[in-house]
Amino acid sequence: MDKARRMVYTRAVEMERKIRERTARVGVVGLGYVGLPLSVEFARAGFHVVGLEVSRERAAALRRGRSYISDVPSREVADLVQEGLLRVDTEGRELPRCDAVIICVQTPLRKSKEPDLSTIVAACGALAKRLRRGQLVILESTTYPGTTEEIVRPALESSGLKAGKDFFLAFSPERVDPGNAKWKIANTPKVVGGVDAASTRLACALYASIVRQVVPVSSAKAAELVKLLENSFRAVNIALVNEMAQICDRLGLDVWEVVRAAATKPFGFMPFWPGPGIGGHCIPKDPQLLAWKMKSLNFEPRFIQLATVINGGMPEYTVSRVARALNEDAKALKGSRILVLGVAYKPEVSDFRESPALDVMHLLAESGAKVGYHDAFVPAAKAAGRTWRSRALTDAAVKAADIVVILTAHPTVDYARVCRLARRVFDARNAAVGVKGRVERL
Ligand code: SAJ
Repeated sequence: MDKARRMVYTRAVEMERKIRERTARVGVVGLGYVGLPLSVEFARAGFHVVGLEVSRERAAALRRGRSYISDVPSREVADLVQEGLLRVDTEGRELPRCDAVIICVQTPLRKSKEPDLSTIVAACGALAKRLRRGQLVILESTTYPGTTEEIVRPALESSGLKAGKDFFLAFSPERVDPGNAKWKIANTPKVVGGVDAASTRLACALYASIVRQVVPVSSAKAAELVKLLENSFRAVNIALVNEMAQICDRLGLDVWEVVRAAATKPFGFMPFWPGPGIGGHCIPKDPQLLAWKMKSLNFEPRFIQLATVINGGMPEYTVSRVARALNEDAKALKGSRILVLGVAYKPEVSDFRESPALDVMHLLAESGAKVGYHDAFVPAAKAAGRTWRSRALTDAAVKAADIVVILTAHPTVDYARVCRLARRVFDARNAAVGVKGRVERL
């Protein structure tokens, strides 16, 4: 074995020993809904963790033992900070002391639907200044296939160190599902792909210390694409049922009954449900990351494009159905009082980013309707330059509306009561399931 390979081997053995003995210091860049739970998981396993969080407010909160991520109890943060297992840095001074550094920063889309990797590039720039031989760097941020090799690797190698020789580099997609009581970091299989075999092996060893099942794949690019397939699969199947909802409308059928009955098939089928569109920070975005990359390679990803058109058209379709429902009472959208129930992007979350409910409300307001909403999880929502505030769901508020429009089915609402009091209801989420009366469904 030549000298260089011997050095890599020695560094890998050293890293595996530190991981095994829990003496490896783990750095996590970005303490959001992915990075903070990951940091807590490693600290809970006995590693010394340094979280790098650019927000001084968030860093101060964590140092005081206060969590801002609902899935991470403040008590746990306080205990780990107290024990010295979790430290929070805002400058990155401690990065050189870390044996492994995991980057968990956001990768939003620009208005042009192009990926905005500026946060990843900034994190890699800061890390390159402090990179040292033997470190393991892992990117978890959801991104297009090729990012680790084409963006992260050169940025880190600007340090003069070489990936696969002086440091190890891998990609591992995050599978954090905020609010999911069943699937947590420890019991959700973790896909890992390195720029070479040693990087894959070390990243697998690190995650195996906190995750029950690690799934190695042949490259970082494969691991990047696994994540995008997972969420493109969802976007395409949601689009299929959204189109099925429009088919059922024309056939005079109940799409909810049809999907529910199809879901009795014990193999080869999994149910998705129609709605006023798709929201959140994963499903609308992730397929676009893949589409952008493929277009740069002169390939048109037609399924993703069609799903984007169908899902993107659901707010307008929903508004057309609300207009039709009002028409039953000889009312126009213009001037009608509309009470929307649920603006969060999915039930039992307070996040209204990209929520289709806001698109529907904006379109209704544009048509001249007087729009208000109730969502106990979202006290105020900003969209299209306007701020709406949640109204109390009083009897009077329901009775005063010409139509109540259910856009997100929070289980905390008594839909039977709403349907009893309301003049008319349009239910885009089958929330008022089984309720008879003046209820129209998507
Ligand atoms: N939606 C539908 N019909 C469906 C499912 C979802 O209209 O059948 C809508 C939702 O209302 C929401 C949007 O799509 O507006 C996204 O919903 P989601 O259930 O996919 O929830 P997300 O955005 O929180 O997706 C996350 C993803 N998790 C990760 O990327 C780690 C996704 O892979 C998970 O499958 C999903 O959570 C989940 O199952 O909760």
